[in-house]
Amino acid sequence: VTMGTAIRHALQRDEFELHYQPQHCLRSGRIMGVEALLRWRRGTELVSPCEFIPCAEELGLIEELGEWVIRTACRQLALWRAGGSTLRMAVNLFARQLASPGLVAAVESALAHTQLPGELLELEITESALVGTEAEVATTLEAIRALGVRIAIDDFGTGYSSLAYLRHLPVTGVKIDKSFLEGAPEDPTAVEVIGAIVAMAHALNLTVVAEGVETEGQANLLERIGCELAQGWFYAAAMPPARITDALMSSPPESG
Ligand code: G
Ligand code: G
Ligand code: MN
Ligand code: NA
Repeated sequence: VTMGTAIRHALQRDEFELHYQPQHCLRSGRIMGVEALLRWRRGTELVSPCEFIPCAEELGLIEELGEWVIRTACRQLALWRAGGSTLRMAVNLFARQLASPGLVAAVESALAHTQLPGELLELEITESALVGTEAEVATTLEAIRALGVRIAIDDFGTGYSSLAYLRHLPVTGVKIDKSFLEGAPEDPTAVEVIGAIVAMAHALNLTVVAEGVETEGQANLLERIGCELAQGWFYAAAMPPARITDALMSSPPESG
């Protein structure tokens, strides 16, 4: 079976699933949120989106898949919330979703069905999705923000958007791309660059999440320069929802 045929039926057959990677507060170590990461369970294989997104795009399935991700992530968050958790949820948007006329309604409907406050949801968009149709993108982002939903720039620093450009968009945070952590904290240049990005982001009132944190030294450095949240293999890889539930039950009591 070709990937095209298989992926066409994957949604009907319920073969997609979301795994979740924890986002930790650098100061307290507590899990504050999770990022939903899409997987395709194809037979015994667990396929990463890198492998099937181009194909899904070609088949015109991105909109449907993207809305499935939003709905599923919100449902899972509502379950955790019903269990007393104050966890937040970050969801990746496909570049094409930003141009989709149904996006805002899909987000609004997912929130309404799960009775989640929009403030608990964050949408991650890549810099490349922002380039071009600036006015339309800004209108869409404003409508998303009007729902209380936060907007973070994913893989920040790898694309063409500058912090100066982000100033004109209703963006609430950035996720520093993992490539900036390479060599840190040993390499003084890497340390300087990360410090400069965090300082500039904060000057623009943006929250900062560091991704790809793999060592304790990197976590300590990020805490020292005032980065708020971190995710990466030092803490945990993406995992099925039941394992997040376990982690929530064993984490220290929340202090608000
Ligand atoms: O976790 P991982 O290695 O599989 O992610 C591979 C890439 O796919 C990353 O760039 C990640 O941002 C992207 N990705 C993972 N899940 C989703 C999703 O639900 N929607 C979108 N648009 N991208 C995703
Ligand atoms: O593009 P986005 O940042 O949404 O995708 C996250 C990607 O980073 C996923 O592919 C995920 O598997 C991967 N990832 C998560 N933690 C780490 C890490 O600590 N190191 C590296 N190299 N990759 C990571
Ligand atoms: Mn992401
Ligand atoms: Na990223």
